[in-house]
Amino acid sequence: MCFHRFPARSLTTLCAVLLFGLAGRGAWAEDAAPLIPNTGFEIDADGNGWPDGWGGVKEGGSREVEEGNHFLRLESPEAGKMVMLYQEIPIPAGVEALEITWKQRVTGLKKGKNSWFDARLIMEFLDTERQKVSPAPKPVATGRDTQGWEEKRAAFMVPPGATTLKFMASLFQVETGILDIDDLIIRPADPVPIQKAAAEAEAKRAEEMASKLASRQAKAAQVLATNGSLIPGGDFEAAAGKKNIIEEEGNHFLRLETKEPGKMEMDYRTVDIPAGVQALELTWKHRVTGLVKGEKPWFDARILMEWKDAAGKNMPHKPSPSYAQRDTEGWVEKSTSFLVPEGAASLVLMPSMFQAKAGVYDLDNLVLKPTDPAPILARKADSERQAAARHVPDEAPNPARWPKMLKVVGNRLHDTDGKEVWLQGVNAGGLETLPQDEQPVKSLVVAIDDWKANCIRVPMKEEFWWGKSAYQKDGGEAFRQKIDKMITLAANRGAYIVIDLHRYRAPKQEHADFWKEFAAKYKDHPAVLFDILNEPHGISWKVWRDGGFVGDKEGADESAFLTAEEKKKNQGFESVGMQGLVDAVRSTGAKNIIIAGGLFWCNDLTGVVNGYALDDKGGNGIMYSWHTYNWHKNWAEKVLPAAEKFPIFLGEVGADVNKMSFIPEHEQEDPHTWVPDMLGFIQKYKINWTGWCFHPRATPVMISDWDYTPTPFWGEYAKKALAGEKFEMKKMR
Ligand SMILES: [Ca+2]
Ligand SMILES: [Ca+2]
Ligand SMILES: [Ca+2]
Repeated sequence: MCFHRFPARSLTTLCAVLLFGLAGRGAWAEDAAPLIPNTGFEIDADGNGWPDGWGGVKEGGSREVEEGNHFLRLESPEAGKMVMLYQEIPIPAGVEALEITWKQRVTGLKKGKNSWFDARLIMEFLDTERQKVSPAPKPVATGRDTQGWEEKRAAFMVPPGATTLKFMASLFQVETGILDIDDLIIRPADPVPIQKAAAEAEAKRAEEMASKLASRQAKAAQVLATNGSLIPGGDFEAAAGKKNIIEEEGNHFLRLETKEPGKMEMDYRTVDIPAGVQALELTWKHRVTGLVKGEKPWFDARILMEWKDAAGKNMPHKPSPSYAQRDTEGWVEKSTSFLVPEGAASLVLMPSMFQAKAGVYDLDNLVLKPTDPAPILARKADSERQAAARHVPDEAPNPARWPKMLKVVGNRLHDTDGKEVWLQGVNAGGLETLPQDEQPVKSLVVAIDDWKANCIRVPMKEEFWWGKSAYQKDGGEAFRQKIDKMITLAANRGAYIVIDLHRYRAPKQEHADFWKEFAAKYKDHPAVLFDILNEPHGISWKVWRDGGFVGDKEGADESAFLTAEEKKKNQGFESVGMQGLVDAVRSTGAKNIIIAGGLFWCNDLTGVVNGYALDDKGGNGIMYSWHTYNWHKNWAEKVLPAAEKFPIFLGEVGADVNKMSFIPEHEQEDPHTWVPDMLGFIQKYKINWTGWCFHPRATPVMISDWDYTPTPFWGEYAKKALAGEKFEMKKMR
């Protein structure tokens, strides 16, 4: 054997490993060399008064001698002071367990303020990065004086990855006391008996727990049989006079009222579940009054629930909370049902006014009982099927199949081969509302593959891009990846993709910041077009183009004591103008086509032919965007003059049989007359277009479900038009 490459100090360690490696089972501790020699504290060769090889004690430590025997003493110098022998001990590779034996004598011990402020040995493990490794051994605590010297022993497993034992013998903030230690031996141990003892203790614990659980389950079954509910007194009639119990006309109920904005008001009840219950139904009635939600979207009135296992530990999955975000008209009946997970022993019910700003949440007649799991399982299977159907595998970018870069030539788009391109498609809606929505990815693929769209508009917001919504916790990473995936999926299919910054009114600085970042990333990606602001409105054409102050409120300024600057801040914002957004894009060198929406929620393009056209600053050109629905009139006047000079992008268009609430009903034309004429108009003037909306809940709806069934009044017509069918405009609007 040659250990000559190792310094002398490691030699002991390596020998120790070797020794216990050769030793037979059961003889480990006696045979293995101590990891720190000088176990009896007898050696002080350097004469510094401290046993050689042992770590120090900051204050209160000494090496004492009695009848020729040396030992270590920890003595509390003042009440509440920590006295600790601190020693780091490298654990030789391959050591699975450690044993510590020592003698101790405790004298004059008075515990400190907490029950664990006593004499104790504390051990922790560290890995090579000096991070804690679990589990740490239980501390060995002594709370009272010993009868002279007593022998002690502790043995424990070394968790995988642990390379250092932190050994701390301490008087842990005691009032008074002396801890004497001698013959302290720390060495490798046989893991087998330690594991066996742990397994036995665990089996015993499990047996006790099982028996306790069985009796709780039997009791719960009894409660159910007696009350028809697992919640006895869920009608609160027996709770008169108790906290949060209100009486109205002889009926008692639970009231949770926000007394201070943002403060949590919660009731808490743990309910045991009988054995064999697979699903539960909770029914109740509630009344919500004066609710004002708090800072986060989920700060409302809700019943939170949690599962606990037999040991009383929270389980990872919880039933979805049932929540109310607005006032009810008096009392309303509610119910929710959910599966009971394997191992759940009890359900914690927590009706709460969850950090709302204001409001009163009244609850009554809470009933919890077993229910048939089949319909819940069917719902779950259905949502899993939908999730699977929604899933689109990632694709590597395949530039050979990408469409050619576009540029504006007159009022048309040409690609780099000089071929005219007419963009036709749909809006894959969803990401303007829910950053976590995965469905738009599928929508994009279906629209291109099955509906033959060659252009998809994707509405989104800069705050999601940067991960600023309450639902995002990754700084926007997943959202940006999703947009990137959609761009690749569209491009790989030879289609174009319009990224629509789904904002309104007038461009702000953050919109310019977004475009600068986005344009730098997708600079000259041939498939990507930039729709720089969804629907400008409520400003002049001058402000639309050049920017300037945009007031939030109308009326006289009453704040006479504010500076002009403060007044401005209070009442509006400084717009960078559409030109500011164009400049932001072009400052990156990106030449991608820019789409700029007109005024009046994008319905009016007259300004761009009356002196307010944008300066493209050397890009591949600007398209102007028009949005029109079945209540808009004067198609020709609003768009045709612009369409003679510039390519037009009809980014939103559609009609629904369900009337919009914000437009008088009689102004909303029947889709069956309006849609064919609009498609005829689009085709006659070769207007680029994306229908609104390829989403069954964003009206006007082109599809009625997530199987992408076209709606008969809009989707069916659009699908035909995308497939090349000709429509004749019978009448201009
Ligand atoms: Ca000794
Ligand atoms: Ca010494
Ligand atoms: Ca009641």
